[in-house]
Amino acid sequence: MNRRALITGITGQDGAYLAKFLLNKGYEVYGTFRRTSTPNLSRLNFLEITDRVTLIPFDLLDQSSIISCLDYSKPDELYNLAAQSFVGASFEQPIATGEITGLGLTRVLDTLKSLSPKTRFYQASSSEMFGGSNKPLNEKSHFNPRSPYAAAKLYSHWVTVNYREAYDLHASSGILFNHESPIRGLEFVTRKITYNAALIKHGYKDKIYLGNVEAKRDWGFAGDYVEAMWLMLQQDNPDDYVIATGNTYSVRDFAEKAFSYFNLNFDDYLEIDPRFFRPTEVETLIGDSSKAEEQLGWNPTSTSFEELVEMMCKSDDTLVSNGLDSDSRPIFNIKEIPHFKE
Ligand code: NAP
Ligand code: G4F
Repeated sequence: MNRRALITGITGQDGAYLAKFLLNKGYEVYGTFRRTSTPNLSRLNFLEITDRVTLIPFDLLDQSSIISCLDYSKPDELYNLAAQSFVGASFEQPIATGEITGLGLTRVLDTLKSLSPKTRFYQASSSEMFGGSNKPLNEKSHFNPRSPYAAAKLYSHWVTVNYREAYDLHASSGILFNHESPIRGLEFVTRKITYNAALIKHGYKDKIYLGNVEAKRDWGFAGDYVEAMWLMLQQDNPDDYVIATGNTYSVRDFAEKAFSYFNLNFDDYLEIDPRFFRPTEVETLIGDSSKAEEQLGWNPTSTSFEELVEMMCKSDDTLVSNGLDSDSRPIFNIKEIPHFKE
């Protein structure tokens, strides 16, 4: 019989890539979506898998919906990817972020413990929990969360560790550094850059407004990182793993490469906008994923930084040159970058 996987947050970037990865492995894939006025299926559509997954309504704020999801899908593996995942928004909505990204995990895990303790569990933890360093960070590095998002993720990370130790659950935590793709949300800086560069190239805009362009991140490709999530749940014992490329680049580095893809000079279009600076910033992140390499056999450098930038630029160039916005709708419908400050 096929193995069954339940992915919370299947409509997000990682959820969509993980769903495709698991379908290719022969899994029966169930995924959760939030009831909204318009369901967000654009990423599943982009990867052409919408009809191959079973969608279940769910909200991390609603315990009863978690019970229904588990009851309906009876998963062998549960990947908890759903979250309020945008650091910037967590300063504006700290309480909602705590409820969703922090307590939401406890709702899921506590329900799993009662209803399906043999289900293997993955928690989407984050390099934001470290708060930054110029040296490569690993599983033993000190945590120093610098946003409500990071604090919520650290809480949910420790609850995952605690439930593993207290109740013997097969619960693993992937501490993933930034990973991007052509279906990255538009408010995250990489996609904001590639999409805006395409809009500028095709005459829809003449400026890009950014905050701290000197911040550095360890950027990988989301399609490579979902394999690591799956590998964690294939181990005999649950554990925590850092997933990163081991290279770090500034926002400026990323933008210069992206704009040069479109034969544009980044500095001619850049406007520094103080509204995009954060009250507390994580200046530099770089990860050391040796443990995942040794124990999981995961390869950190499948997609290079240059390949990642090019892949994202190419995709946004195609969208915009066909007159389509990021949800593949006519460009006159274009949603401004979904951030109230712009
Ligand atoms: P994403 O694109 O923002 O997707 C988040 C998902 O969570 C979406 O499906 C969203 O649904 C869902 N969601 C939000 N609030 C919810 C709620 N109250 N109830 C149920 N579902 C809800 O994030 P991502 O980049 O794929 O990241 C996946 C996970 O990994 C997140 O937990 C993120 O914090 C974590 N993470 C990401 C990175 C990264 O670099 N991408 C690095 C480390 C950790 P809608 O589609 O309806 O909004
Ligand atoms: O793209 P970002 O918003 O991602 P951030 O804050 O690093 O968080 C992402 O990665 C985390 C893993 O480390 C995940 F846990 C989290 O869910 C999310 O996926 O910002 C990257 C950097 C920051 O230093 C930010 O200050 O870019 C800087 N930046 C400069 N100008 C900007 C902008 N960020 C955004 N979003 N928009 C700007 O205009």
